[in-house]
Amino acid sequence: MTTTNKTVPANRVFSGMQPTGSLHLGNYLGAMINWIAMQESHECIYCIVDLHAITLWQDPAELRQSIRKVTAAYIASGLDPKKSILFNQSQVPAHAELAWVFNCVARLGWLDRMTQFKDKAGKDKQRASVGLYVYPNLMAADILAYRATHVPVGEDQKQHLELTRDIAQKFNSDYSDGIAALGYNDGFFPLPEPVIQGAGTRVMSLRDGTKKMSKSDPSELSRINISDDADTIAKKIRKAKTDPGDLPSEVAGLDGRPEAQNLVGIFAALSQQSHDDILKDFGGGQFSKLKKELAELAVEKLAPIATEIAKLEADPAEIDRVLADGACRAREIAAPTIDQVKDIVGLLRS
Ligand code: AQP
Repeated sequence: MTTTNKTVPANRVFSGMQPTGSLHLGNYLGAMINWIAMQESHECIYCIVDLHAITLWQDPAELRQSIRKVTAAYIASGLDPKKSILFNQSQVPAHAELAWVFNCVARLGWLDRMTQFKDKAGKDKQRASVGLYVYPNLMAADILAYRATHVPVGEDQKQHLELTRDIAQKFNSDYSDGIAALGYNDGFFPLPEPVIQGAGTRVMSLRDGTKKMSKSDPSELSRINISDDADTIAKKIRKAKTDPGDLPSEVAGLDGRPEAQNLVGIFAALSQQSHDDILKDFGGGQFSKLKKELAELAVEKLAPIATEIAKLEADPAEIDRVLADGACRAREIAAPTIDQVKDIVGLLRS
């Protein structure tokens, strides 16, 4: 065993999305645009988290199709498989292995506080899968298997990121002697930083401005999918719920008006302007004018992505090749982490 101080990577990004349906504007504005930008400055690892998807029932044939669809959406949105590692979670065993170790590190009390479990389990939590309950431990394993330092996500994932940091900290402290013996004087796992930035960190449903836009919302009108065609995008924005007033001229006037807040926020995020700028143009006017221009803007930004997704989906073998290559590169990083975790914990490895 060496005694020189080993360090963790300083600039490594990990994030993922569930293949539970088509990616939507919330996924795009909340996470994807930051993922794309970070490719220029960081070592980036982007995953399709299929093991997370099965915490709720998924039709197997649809799940397989969704994994390829989300991969196509990643590439069409601007993730470059040569610059970043793009892969599918279940093809890298380290995620499930490390998640088990973290099931033994995380405390029940920590998981009891997770609001996403309460939202997704609904009223009868006895009928929820155990996987749904320990989902945040798997998410911690996803990130820490690569000892990632930065995690670009939407606002809804903040609590899970805090749990990831708690798990990393407890592991580093519980096993500090073994970690130091391996030569890591500053802990084995980094405490990863959430990257929650931009105007679209919390995009809400177009049918109810108090609920987040979500793939699993039964109403198709609640979300704009990034693969929607121009007519569908325009129709969904036209039908978006509003309130009876005109748009306010100042940001403070959006308080207590969740639908107005949401549409102005989406406009701001897509046009990379501030809420103030949008209200300078549309304040005092009716929603119809804002909606018309928002539809044009959304089509301008999303239509090229939809066209590219369709092209990529026509060649599923190429998508599978990208995923296989990504999984191979991901395994090379994650496997040594797992080997060292086994040494630290006292498990024998082959
Ligand atoms: N409405 C949103 N606004 C901003 N960011 C969002 N994200 C999701 N919804 C919004 C961000 O997208 C990334 C991937 O999310 P996910 O696919 O892992 O799962 P999710 O957060 O549970 O998204 P959905 O759409 O609500 O999926 P379902 O319905 O399957 O649960 C994350 O970074 C998330 O923050």
